[in-house]
Amino acid sequence: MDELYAKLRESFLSFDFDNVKNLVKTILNTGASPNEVIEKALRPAVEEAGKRFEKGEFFLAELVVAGDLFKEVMDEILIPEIQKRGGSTKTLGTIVIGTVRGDLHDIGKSIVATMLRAAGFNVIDLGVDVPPEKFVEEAAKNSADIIAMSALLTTTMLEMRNVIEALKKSGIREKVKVVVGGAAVTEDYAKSIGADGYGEDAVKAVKVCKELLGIRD
Ligand code: B1M
Repeated sequence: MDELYAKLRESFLSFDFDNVKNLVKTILNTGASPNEVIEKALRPAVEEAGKRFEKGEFFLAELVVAGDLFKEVMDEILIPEIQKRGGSTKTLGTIVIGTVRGDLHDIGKSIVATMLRAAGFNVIDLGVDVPPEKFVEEAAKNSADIIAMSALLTTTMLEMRNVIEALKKSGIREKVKVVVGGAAVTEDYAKSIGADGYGEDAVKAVKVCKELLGIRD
């Protein structure tokens, strides 16, 4: 199994789209969960691409391709598989999710959205580069239970505080819980801006959303 995961990471970093998709299918056929495939191979591979970018071994174009490859594997294979296996029909609550203003990173936020849907939440995904007003407007319009924000840049995570301030100004802060996450965000930062919850990864994000709404597994 470890060998298959190593091959998958290697193929990912050579951007061999066909081989990556075939290996993902092979690994799923052994009984591994989509989340294992993400955490043991795809996420480490994308992170390795980031390290190579930092060292000057990869250019921005390669990061874009890494993003595209990740998205294709999610859309074509893993999301349908998660839906097939999770198959929940109940609605645990409504969550408005998005990547904050100025930030175009999509992959982690989309994984969190998929996992939340699979857990049974009604998820409204606002996409990337979402301004504070949009979060507030959509939360009010949909009577959301939770606003979930993602940020990957140390510059854009500051926007999370602006969203919380905008919620206070609009008078709905007490009605909606705020959960934050993304590579730039830490638990301490989440506390410092007054967020209700922090998710280190997608699995923990689902757990914290359930806890905030008093839902037991
Ligand atoms: Co960008 N980028 N990037 N990038 N990029 C990082 C974040 C960086 C660390 C790379 C580096 O330099 N080492 C660096 C940030 C430095 C910093 O601020 N500290 C960086 C930079 C600098 C930039 C640009 C400024 C580069 C440039 O233009 N010079 C630029 C900014 C664009 C912008 O947003 N305005 C930029 C652009 C891009 C691409 C477009 C090329 C591409 C994104 C493609 C896409 O999303 N479609 C990209 C990529 C791919 C990365 C790295 C390599 C990978 C990010 C990723 O998708 N990880 C990244 C390096 C890294 O993170 N190691 C990097 C995989 C993903 C599954 O993990 O998103 O962390 P992640 O999500 C996890 C958890 O964090 C958590 O769950 C997910 C699954 O477990 N999580 C949540 C996420 N959101 C959550 C929300 C929650 C709870 C949990 O609650 C609501």
